[in-house]
Amino acid sequence: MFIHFAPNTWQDKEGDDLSIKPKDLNPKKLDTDQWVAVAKSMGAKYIVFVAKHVGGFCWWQTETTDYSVKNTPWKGGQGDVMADLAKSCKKAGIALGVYLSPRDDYFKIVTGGKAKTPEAQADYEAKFRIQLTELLTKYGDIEEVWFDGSLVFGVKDILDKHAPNAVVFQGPEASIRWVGNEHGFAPDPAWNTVKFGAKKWGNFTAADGDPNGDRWLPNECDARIRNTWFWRTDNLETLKSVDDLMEMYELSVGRSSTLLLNNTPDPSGLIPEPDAKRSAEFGAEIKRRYKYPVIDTAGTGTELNMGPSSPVTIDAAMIQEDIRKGERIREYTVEGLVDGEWKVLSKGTAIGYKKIDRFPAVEVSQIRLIVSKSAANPIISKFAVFNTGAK
Ligand code: FUL
Repeated sequence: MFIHFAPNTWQDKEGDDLSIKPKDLNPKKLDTDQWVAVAKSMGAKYIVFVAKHVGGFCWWQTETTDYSVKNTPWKGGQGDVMADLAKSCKKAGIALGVYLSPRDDYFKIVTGGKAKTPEAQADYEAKFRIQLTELLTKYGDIEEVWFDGSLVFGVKDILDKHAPNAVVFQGPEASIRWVGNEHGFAPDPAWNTVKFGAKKWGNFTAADGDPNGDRWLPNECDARIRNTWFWRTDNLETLKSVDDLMEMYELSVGRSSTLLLNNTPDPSGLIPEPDAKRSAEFGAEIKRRYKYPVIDTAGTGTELNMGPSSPVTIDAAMIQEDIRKGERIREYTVEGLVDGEWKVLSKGTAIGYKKIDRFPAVEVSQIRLIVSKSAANPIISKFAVFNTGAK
């Protein structure tokens, strides 16, 4: 789950126009346990918190800027949202990531972290390095770092030292990829590898996927639960339906990518009730559809067979490769034995961590996966079929 929260939450805007002073920001009810409970309820495994968005306001106690939580009346200026959130995540067993914007309007720094003069550049780089170090050293393990819009200077030494296992979004140290849209879907195929040499600043998208690539760079699909990243007074009716969210899930997670779905606290500091409720409904529907397979198996080789004791109705298949050994499958079909005849239920190319295929409900007495092309012997950690009953 993504969490966007910034002074523009008070401005009905997607970006901070710097019109509100920190002394006027007081999210009195802010409760990171509530945020984490929302994440849990939708089945999220990690949270990426926007600790600093493009406007430059910092939600943690930083020595680098006055445009930060220490100058708000919230908790008498002693509050630290990162500290609260780290505590809540730890309690709940959820991983924590941070979004630290390279662009910083307060310091007149544009996308990528670029300043107007060499002096201003040196000054900002020094500040940014302190900000990153603070975030990576004061709040326990940080497992993902977002450099939105890419980062045009190096911070490898800091990442290596303080967060060697964190996945990195954009910048020269990128280890994951922006999928290329903000609608929560990956294309099919969405290959996990790219030819890395081509893009120095790590700004790859799913379009760069190449099954013969040399760098594992999985896609992350960031998307919004309403039609904006930040809370607004005027868009409750854009809250996505469970069906919309399930479509996102099937087209992102079901295409070997991760879904990073945004929730956004309102000026009181809480994720609004309708959004929290919808998130929980979404989590419940994922479980209802995909927790209990009709039948499943696992194995290696180019054909996997499953025979239920009596015919079953199914409308979805899930295939997972053991990606520790790479993404080996290049082409496959899922087939069902219907009235004594094998019928193709779905076919495709890339699988990777998890592929979900939907097809019209059909009664089958046997199911098989046929891998017709692969780069090496397929290792399938799961092949399962479901009867979701959903459209
Ligand atoms: C974009 C930004 O412009 C949005 O405000 C948001 O943070 C989104 C995740 O990325 O680049």
